[in-house]
Amino acid sequence: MSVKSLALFLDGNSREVLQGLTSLPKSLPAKLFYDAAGSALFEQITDLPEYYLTSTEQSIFERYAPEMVQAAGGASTIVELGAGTARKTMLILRAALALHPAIRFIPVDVSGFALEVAENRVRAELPQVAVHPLVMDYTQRSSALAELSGRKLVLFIGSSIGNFEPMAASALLRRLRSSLAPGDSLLLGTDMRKPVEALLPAYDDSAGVTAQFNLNVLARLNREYDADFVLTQFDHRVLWNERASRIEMHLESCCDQVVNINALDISIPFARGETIHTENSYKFSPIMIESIASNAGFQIEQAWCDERNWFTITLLRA
Ligand code: AVJ
Repeated sequence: MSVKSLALFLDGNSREVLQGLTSLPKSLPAKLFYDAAGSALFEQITDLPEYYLTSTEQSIFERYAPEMVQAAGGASTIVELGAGTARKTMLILRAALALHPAIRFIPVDVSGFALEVAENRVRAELPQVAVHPLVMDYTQRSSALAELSGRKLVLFIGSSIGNFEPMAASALLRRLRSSLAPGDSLLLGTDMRKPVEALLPAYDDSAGVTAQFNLNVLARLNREYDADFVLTQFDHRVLWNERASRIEMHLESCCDQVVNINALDISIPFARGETIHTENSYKFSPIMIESIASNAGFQIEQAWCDERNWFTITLLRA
C-alpha cells in the first residue's frame, strides 16, 4: 500500500507524522511539541532570560488588561485557545471580574496535563471564576465554541498564531470567526519583527532548554509510536528566514542513519545533514496583522504594544 493510501486509514497525529516524515524536506507539526514533557519544557522556556516573548506580552497585559476587557464589551465568557497553563490569563480574568461578577473561563489545549495546571491555578487564585477546560486540537473543526451562550472574548495569545503560515492563519481565524456572534471579540497576541540578534537567542538559549524542547518531539515519537530515534544523533538548528519573516526550528541528523517507527510500520532513512523542519514562528509587521485579520473577515478595533514595539496585542471584532 502506498503511503498516501495508508494515510487515509490513520487518524489525527499518526497521519501527519507519517506524511511529514515521508516528505522531502521532512517535517513534523509543531503541535506535537506539547505532550506533558514538552508542555513542562515550554513553561521553562517562558522563564528564560533570552525568551523575551512571555515577559513582554505579560507587561502589556499588566498595563492594559482593564482597557482590553472594557473594549471587548464586558464579555462574561472567556475562551483561550492553546491556553497551556494559563499564566498570563490571570490578568485578563481579574480585569473581567471587575466588570462582571460571573465569569466563565474555557481554556482549550491539546495538553490535558497543562489544562490541569491551568484549572488548579484559576481555582486557587480566582475561585469566583467557573473553569471548564476543553482538551481539543483547535486546528481541527469543532462546533464547541459556537454552542457557548453569552458575549464571548476569545484569547489567542503568546504568538501561537505565529506557528501557522499566513494563509493557514487566516483560515484558522476565519473558522474561529464563524463560531462567534456579532459583537464578540478576539484578542490576538503577535511577536513583531525585530533585530535578528534578539530573535536567534530566544530560540537557541544558552541553557539548552529550547534544544531539549525541540528534541522532545523525537522522544515523544519513541514513546508513543515505538520509534527508535537516538536523540544524541540529532542537533537543534535555528535560522531566521528573512523572506518569509519567520524563525525556523529544525532537527539535523548528524550521520547517515535509519529510524524505525514501529507503530506506523515504516523505516525512515536520514542522510547526514538532513533536517526535519519542526516549527515556524512568524514575526509580524503591522501590515501582516492587518492582512491576516481582514482575510479572516475581522475588523481591527484597537492594538496595544510594549515600549520597544516588540509584541502587539490586537483586539479584533467579529
Ligand atoms: C508557543 C508558538 C509562540 O514560537 O515562540 C518557543 C513556541 N518554540 N520556543 C514560539 C516555541 C520554541 C512558541 N509559541
